[in-house]
Amino acid sequence: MRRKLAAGNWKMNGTNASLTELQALIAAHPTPQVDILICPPATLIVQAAGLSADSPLMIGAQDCHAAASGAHTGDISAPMLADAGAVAVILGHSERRQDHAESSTLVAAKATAAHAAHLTAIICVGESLAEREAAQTLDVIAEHLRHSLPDSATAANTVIAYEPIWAIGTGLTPSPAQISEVHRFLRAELTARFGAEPAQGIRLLYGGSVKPANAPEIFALADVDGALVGGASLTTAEFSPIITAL
Ligand code: G2H
Repeated sequence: MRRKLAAGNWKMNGTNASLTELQALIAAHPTPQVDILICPPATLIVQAAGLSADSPLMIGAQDCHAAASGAHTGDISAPMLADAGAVAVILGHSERRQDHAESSTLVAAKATAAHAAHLTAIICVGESLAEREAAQTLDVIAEHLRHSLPDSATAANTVIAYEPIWAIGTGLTPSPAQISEVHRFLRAELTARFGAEPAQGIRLLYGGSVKPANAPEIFALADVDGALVGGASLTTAEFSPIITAL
C-alpha cells in the first residue's frame, strides 16, 4: 500500500516572513493520514526544518548538485541539504530543465547523489504542449523516465512526479483520462525496468495547477499517489484542503 504524499514546491518564493505559513500548516495537520512535504527555497531549509522538527511535516529541497562537494560556485550538494534538515529533493523539474538546460542524464546523476545522501529523489517528467499536440507525450515521458532514473532508485528513495509543462502555473489541467494514461504508462515502464513488486511501491505524483477545486477529482484516479503543488502550496488556506482531499 503506497502512502499518499502531498508535496509543496515553493519555487523561488519565500522569506523568513513566510515561515508563519509553515507554522500554520503544522498546526492544521498534527496527525496527518498522508505524508506532507514542503520544499522551500534553500535559504529557508534550516529554519523550516527546525520549526517542523517535532511535527510530521517534512522539509525538502528543489535541486542539488551531482557532486558531494567541490569547486561549484553557487551550487548546493545533497549531503549539504541533508545536513540542513532536508529529507527529499525535487530533481529534473521542467523549470530546471528549461532554465538551466538540465538533461535527463544530469538528473540521473543528481538522483544518484541524492540517494547516496539518503534523500528521497522526487524526479519530474513531463511533455510540452507542442510535444502533446505532436502525439509525442508517451515518447517524451519514456525518455525522461529511462534516462533520469538511476539504477539506485527504489520505492523507498524515489518518487516520480508527472508534470505536463503546459499545465504548470497556467491554470490548465489535463483531463482525468490524460493523467490516467500517463500514470498507467509510468507504472508499466517502472514494472518493465524494476520488476512488479518494486514498481508497485514507487509513488506517482501529479503536478501542474493543482488547486483545492480540482484536487479531489485528480486524487480519485488510480495510480495517482499524491501531488506536487506549486502556487497553491504557498498558503495554508490553499494547501490544507489539498492535503485533506488526499
Ligand atoms: C508544477 C507545480 C509544482 P503549479 O511546477 O511543481 O506548480 O502547481 O504552480 O503549477
